[in-house]
Amino acid sequence: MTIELTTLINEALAAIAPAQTLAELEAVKVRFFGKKGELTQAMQALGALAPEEKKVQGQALNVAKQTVMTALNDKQHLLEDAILAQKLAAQAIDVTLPGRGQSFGSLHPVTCMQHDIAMYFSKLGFTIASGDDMEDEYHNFDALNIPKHHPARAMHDTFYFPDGHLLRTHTSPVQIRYMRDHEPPIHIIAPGRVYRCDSDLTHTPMFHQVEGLVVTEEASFAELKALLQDFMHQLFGRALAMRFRPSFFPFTEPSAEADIACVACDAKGCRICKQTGWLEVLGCGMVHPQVLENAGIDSKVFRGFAFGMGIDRLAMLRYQIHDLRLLFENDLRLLQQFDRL
Ligand code: 2NL
Repeated sequence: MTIELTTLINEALAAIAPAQTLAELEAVKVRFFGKKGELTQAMQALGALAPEEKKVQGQALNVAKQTVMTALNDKQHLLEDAILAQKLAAQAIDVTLPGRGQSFGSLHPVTCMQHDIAMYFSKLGFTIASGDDMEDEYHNFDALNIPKHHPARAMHDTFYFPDGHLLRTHTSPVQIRYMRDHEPPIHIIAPGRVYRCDSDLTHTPMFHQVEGLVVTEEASFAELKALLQDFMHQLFGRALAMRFRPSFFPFTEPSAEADIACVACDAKGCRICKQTGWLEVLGCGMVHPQVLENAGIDSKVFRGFAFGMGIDRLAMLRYQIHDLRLLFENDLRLLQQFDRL
């Protein structure tokens, strides 16, 4: 082997050894094996030699190429192994660490309330009735004795569809349909979503309501009062003072609104009860005879009482949630406190 060739090999090996990256190694490869690489040029130079010399030089050159190529490949594997090792070290997973654990779903506080309300009334023999969120004016208003000019019908309270349908503003239409389809005695509650075009700190356009309806020959206001009083005691887990104030609804006569002693301050007076000691929790009354007749029930024979309450506010009072928005944000930090079922 010629001295030049030996020098070339040594230079190549000297260039390969210190390469730190694949890019650096590639540069060395190009320097020797590229189009104008030193070994490529040596190969091209063979053409000008005499046949005998060409054979000797050619063999020597092949050995040189082989040596340098092997060194390049070995170095490349070394660098690749180092890169892989680095990657693995960076992504190291400690399999001995404890896992994150499973988190289970939980029920929304409003769902918990609906469940407890349904449970209470089921035990008393009530049926849980439901209906569509989309209703028509007849079942949402007319059948309930709500006059055409009543403020509750105004555009700003009710969501109307272009064809005259609407989103129910209470669950009363469920009870109207139930009365139309069933003979008394009737004992039902109708929980569900209701909608009113109203949105501020204490109102959401969609909220949850439960209404109750009893139609028998002897339904009385006394029975209504006793039922609601017992319901509130069960819901809050203790005897609560309760008062009924005369009120007005087009669909009941007489009508009342009911307050419970403030559960936040034990009726001492606080921000939540606006220093009155009382919290308004529901509306109720004896079903207006016209409403019974509208639903196909003989008001000479049967009487009814009915009540309606907002579930969201009751849930806030029961679980001491002081901001209505918390019920609608589905923040897991709130929801995970309600994993009791
Ligand atoms: C309130 C008041 C109330 C009713 C709802 C009712 C239903 C039929 C007939 C008669 Cl089908 N009445 N429902 C009666 C009185 C009050 O709700 O303040 N709700 C949040």
